[in-house]
Amino acid sequence: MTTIIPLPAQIQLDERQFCLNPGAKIIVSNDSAEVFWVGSSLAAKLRPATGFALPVQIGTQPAAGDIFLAFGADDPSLGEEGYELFSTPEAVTLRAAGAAGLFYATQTLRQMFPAEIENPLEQPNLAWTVQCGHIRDIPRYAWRGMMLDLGRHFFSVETAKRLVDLLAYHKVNVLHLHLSDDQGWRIMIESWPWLALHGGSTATNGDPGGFYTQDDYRELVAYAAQRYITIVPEIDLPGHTNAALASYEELNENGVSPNLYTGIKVGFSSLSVHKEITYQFVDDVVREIAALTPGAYFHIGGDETLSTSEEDYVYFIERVQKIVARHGKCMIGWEEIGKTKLNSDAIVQHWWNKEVTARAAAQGAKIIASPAAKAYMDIKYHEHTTIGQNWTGAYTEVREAYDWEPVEILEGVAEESILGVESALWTETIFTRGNLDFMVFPRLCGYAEIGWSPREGRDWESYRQRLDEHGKRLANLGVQFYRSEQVDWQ
Ligand code: NGO
Repeated sequence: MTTIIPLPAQIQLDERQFCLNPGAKIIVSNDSAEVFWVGSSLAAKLRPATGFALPVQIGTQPAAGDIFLAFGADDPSLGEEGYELFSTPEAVTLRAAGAAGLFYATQTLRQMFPAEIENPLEQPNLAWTVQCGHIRDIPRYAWRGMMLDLGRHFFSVETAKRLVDLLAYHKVNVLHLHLSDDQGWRIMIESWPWLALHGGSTATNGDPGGFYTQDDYRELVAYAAQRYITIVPEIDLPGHTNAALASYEELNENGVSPNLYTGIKVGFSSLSVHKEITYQFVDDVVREIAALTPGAYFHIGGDETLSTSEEDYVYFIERVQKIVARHGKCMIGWEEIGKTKLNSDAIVQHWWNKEVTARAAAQGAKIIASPAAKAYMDIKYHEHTTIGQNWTGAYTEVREAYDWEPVEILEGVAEESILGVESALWTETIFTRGNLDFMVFPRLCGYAEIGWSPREGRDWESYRQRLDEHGKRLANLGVQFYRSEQVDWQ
C-alpha cells in the first residue's frame, strides 16, 4: 500500500525494492538550469538524512543504483504538471514533459522513502528503500491554492518560505497572500509609504505588526516560483481598509483618519467610493504590486462591504476591474464581486454564498472553491481547540476538511467552471509559527488531495491510513501538526 499524499492518479507497486546506496548519483537528462535545479533540489532533500554525497550530473541514462530525471516533451499528454515514475531494483526514473511535472515527481519520490528521509540529521543504519512499480500522475485541478492572512497577524519572509516548501511537498501551486486588512497593511507601496509604515505597525490584539519591503516580497515571489508556486497578491477593497484609512486622511469621506484597529470585527470600514483620490490610490497600489508580481493575477478582495451601499459597491468594483486590467492582470475577487458585471477572464473565490457564486459563474467567471465550512483553517477542529474560531456553526475536524467534493458544494456551478480549490488561514487568533502549523496541518494535506487526485480514487479510509505514515514525515520536517483522534498515529 502506498502512503503518498496527494494520492497519485495511477499507481501500481510490486514487492521488489530499489535501494539508495552511498555511491548513488542523480542524473538529469537536460542541461537547462531549471531542470538541473530540480535535480539539485532533490539531492538537497535526500542528503541530510542519508549522509550520501548524491552528486548531480548530466547524462543520457542512469547507471545501476542511480536516480534519473528524464525531461522532454515526448509525451505531451502529461501536460506541464504531470509525470511518470518508474522504479526498478536497478534505478528510479522520473519522467516529465514540463519542469513542474519533474519537480512533482521528485516530491512523490521523497514520499516513497522511509519517513526518516525528511529528518534534518543523518540517520545511520537505515535502508533507503523505495518500492518498485509505476506511477503516472496528472493533477485534477489547475488551481491548488492556500491563502495566508498577513493582515490580522504578520508572518516573516522566513516563515512564508517554510510554508512554501511544505506546500510544494503537497503539490500545491498557488499561495494567495492577503496583504491588507483593517488590522494591518503588509507591503511597502513606495508612492504611499505610510500604508506600511503606519498601517503595518500593529496587528490584532495589539500584537507586533510588520510589512514586507518590496525586496522581501520579490524574494518570496522568486522562492515560490522556483517551487512552481504562483504568488497571488490580495489588497482587500473597498472594505477591510481601516489600516489604509488610518494612514492617509484623504482616503476618508470626512477627511479624518480613524485610529489603528486591533479588534476582530469585520465590515465597518470603506474607502470613499466617490472621491477621485481613491482611484489614484488603487491605481498606484495595483501598479506597484503588479510590477513586482510575475503571476497573472491580482486579487481585489471585495468581501463583506457592509458599510458600502450596493450601488456604490458595483460602481467601485467595475472601476477597479478596469484598473487591474490596465496593469495587465486578471482580476480575482471574493464571491461578492459576482453582483457586478465581470470581465470574461474574472475569477471568483467562493467562500459562503452559493447563490452569488452561481451568478458569477453564469457570467462566465471561473470559480475557486474555498467554502468556509470546509476549507477555512482558522475554524477550530473541535470545541476544545484553544485557538481558532467557530462562526461557521460547526467544527472542521480532519475528516470534515477532507471529505467533501467541490462539484457538490458549488450548487448551480457547472463542473467546467471550477478552476480548483483553495484553503484559507485567517489569522485573527493565529500568530506564532506553532499556531500556524497546528491549524494548517494536517488539514492542508486533505485539501491538496482534493485539488490533485481524481475524484474516483478519493476515500476517507484510505486517506486516514496514509495520513498515519504521513504524520511521521511531517514530524521529521518539524511540523507541529494536530494529532487528530480520527487518525491512529503510530
Ligand atoms: C470571512 C471574512 C474574513 C474573516 C474570515 C474568518 C472572508 C472572505 N471574509 O471570509 O475577513 O477573517 O471569514 O473566518
